[in-house]
Amino acid sequence: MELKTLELQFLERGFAVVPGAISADELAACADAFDSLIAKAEDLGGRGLVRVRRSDRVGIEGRGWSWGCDHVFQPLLCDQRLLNLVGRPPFPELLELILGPRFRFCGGHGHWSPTNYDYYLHWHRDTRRERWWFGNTDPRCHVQLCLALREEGVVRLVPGSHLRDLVDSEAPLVTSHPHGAHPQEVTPVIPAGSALLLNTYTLHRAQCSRSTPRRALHFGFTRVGAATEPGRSGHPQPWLGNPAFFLAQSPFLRLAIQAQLSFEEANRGACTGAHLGHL
Ligand SMILES: O=C(O)CCC(=O)C(=O)O
Repeated sequence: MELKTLELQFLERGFAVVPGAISADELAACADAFDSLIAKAEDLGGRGLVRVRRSDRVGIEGRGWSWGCDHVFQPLLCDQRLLNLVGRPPFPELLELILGPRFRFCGGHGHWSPTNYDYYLHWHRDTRRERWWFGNTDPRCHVQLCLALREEGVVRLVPGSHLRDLVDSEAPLVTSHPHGAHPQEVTPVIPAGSALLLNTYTLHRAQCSRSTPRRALHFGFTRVGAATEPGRSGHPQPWLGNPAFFLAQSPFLRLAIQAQLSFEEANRGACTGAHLGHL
């Protein structure tokens, strides 16, 4: 598909599916890396050393309770093979088309199916809860590149909702019925090796079954000069500047990392690590 078409889809609908960026061989070569990421994240998460995430609908703890982990490229978790995937064509070019020449790498997160229960995540925008009502007229502020290492149909989206405020009939979804059906929702199927590009202002929720293994990486990019990653105070990632880590990255990612480090330096004190959308 033409990159220009993907760009327009992203701007108008608040999401787009980028087909077939990663080959089956490359995916197979990363399967072990992802499984070991899950094991490490659960172990370190249980000890409070990394931020693992768990479902709305579960109160139990123990092995298999998580559905994801934030900042999986920090030194305790990083596997360069997984990070390399974001540099594959057409991702750098497409990001530049949408965000312009200067954007920062504001996070890389892992998402997977829990082993002990089904995953449910409420309707939201990736902003503070009190701002979920409000859209954003700037569709070029942020791209969440959600790469599926296995085929998935997990994220439910309301097309076009990124640009507008919610309407009254949608109020229950952000209050009393967080997993309710939306009449316009769509659930794109993302084949293995393809990616969902998400404007995180697009009203969305997620759900997957424990019986359909999910393996996904979400990379966040924000245009330099745009508001911070929507509604989040930002998580400082000083390790991005570690020379061994930095020099292992492709030129595209180095530029985005440099922009992020400059942003963190300029906003020191404002970056608290809070991930307020889910509190
Ligand atoms: O599981 C997903 O892909 C959605 C995650 C999400 O919406 C979030 O972390 O805010």
